[in-house]
Amino acid sequence: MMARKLISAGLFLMLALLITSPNHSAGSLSSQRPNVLLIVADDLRNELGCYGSSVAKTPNLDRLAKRGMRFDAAYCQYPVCNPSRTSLLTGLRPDTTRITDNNTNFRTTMPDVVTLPQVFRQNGYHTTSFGKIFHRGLTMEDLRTDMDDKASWDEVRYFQTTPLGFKGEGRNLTDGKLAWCNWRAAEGADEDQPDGQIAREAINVLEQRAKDKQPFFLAVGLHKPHDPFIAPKKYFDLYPLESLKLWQAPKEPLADPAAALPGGAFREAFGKFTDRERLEFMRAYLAGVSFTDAQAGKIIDALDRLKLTENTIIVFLGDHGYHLGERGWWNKSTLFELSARAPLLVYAPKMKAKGKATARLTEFIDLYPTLVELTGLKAPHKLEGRSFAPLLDNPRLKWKEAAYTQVTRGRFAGYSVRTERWRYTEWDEGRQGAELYDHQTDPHEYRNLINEPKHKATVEQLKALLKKKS
Ligand SMILES: [Ca+2]
Repeated sequence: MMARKLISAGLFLMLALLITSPNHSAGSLSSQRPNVLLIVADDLRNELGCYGSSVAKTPNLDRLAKRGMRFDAAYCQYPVCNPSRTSLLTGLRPDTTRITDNNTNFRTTMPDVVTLPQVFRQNGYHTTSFGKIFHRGLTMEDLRTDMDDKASWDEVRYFQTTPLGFKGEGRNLTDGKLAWCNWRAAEGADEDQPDGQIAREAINVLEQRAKDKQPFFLAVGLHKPHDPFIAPKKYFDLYPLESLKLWQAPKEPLADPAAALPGGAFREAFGKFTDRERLEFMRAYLAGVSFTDAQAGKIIDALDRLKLTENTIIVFLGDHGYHLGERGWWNKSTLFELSARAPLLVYAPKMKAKGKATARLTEFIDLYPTLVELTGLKAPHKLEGRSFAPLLDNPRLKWKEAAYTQVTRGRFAGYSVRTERWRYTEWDEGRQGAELYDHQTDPHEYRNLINEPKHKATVEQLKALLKKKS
């Protein structure tokens, strides 16, 4: 009797040690929890083979879509780097984070918020950030301004282009008026560019984790296809200029509200593009897309080689969309579908609907609750998204009614609500214009129906839905 008591007391003590010791909780108890590989591309619109692009060459991401789920209606909350990333990494809408520009660190508005990687770190995961996860540029000035978040990561690293990687044919497409508008078909290898180094180092991290068995949250922030449009020459060679097609304006002239497109120096410079310059812009962006695809492919291949795929969730996304000349715009920051929508591919080892796509509406703020649910962790604060984990088993479930995207235009804001059929947008609460598009008949959002009497009731419904956002 005594011996049995002693044994059970001993067992109890061992169990208690297992639960309380941070090393053990990381190594043993959590070893059942899946790892997370989060790959974020910068300014990547849905220009991937798996999303029906007729031009982009993206075999690796197409393969990921076949293994996991392709989200066809995934929307960012703010089509600019820092606000979008802050929103998705805190699980909060931009009106809550109060981050709507590229210069403000979210710790100034939310000093105590627990970020997505941070919740994993607090639960014994090794968290790593390579490249651009939280917003950060690549100039020396950007690097001096510490925009990253030490509380979120065990390890943060940035990478620089080598001198060879700066060489090669290229030019500024605006005679220098827009300093960012440069392309270069670079000499050297992938590793002469930051993204190639990021892939190499990410693979090193995976090799370490395969050895030490510590659960990991590895965040890989690839810088392309964001400007400057620099990628190794071989990716430019995939896209001969004569194989590319420029956007053609519809026959009916577009009557966009003035606020719908940002103006200023950008629009002036884009207006001066020759067709040759437009084609060069497009080729340089696509080179960045294929370069991104190749780096993501290397990392996912390493995951397979190290047999980590069976216990690792893979998420690939672009932080927001992009216009490639549509409506004369060559950038982001609009509330049109091209800028608000972005790629989202998710693979989870235990998902039932592998290789399927879902047309259900998802928002990037849904990522935080999803990853927390899939790993059995607990969200430390009230999140504003909804876990899409159930869609990974059944992509046809009845789902979200609406997805919201917003942007600031000078002194006022624009808000857009997307349902499965409609997009409705208000600028300055309607004072600077409003838009209604029917995606059933007008996927390019060319016909603004806002003033058509027969849609009055729809507009009222969507107005109400827009108000429900927060
Ligand atoms: Ca971006």
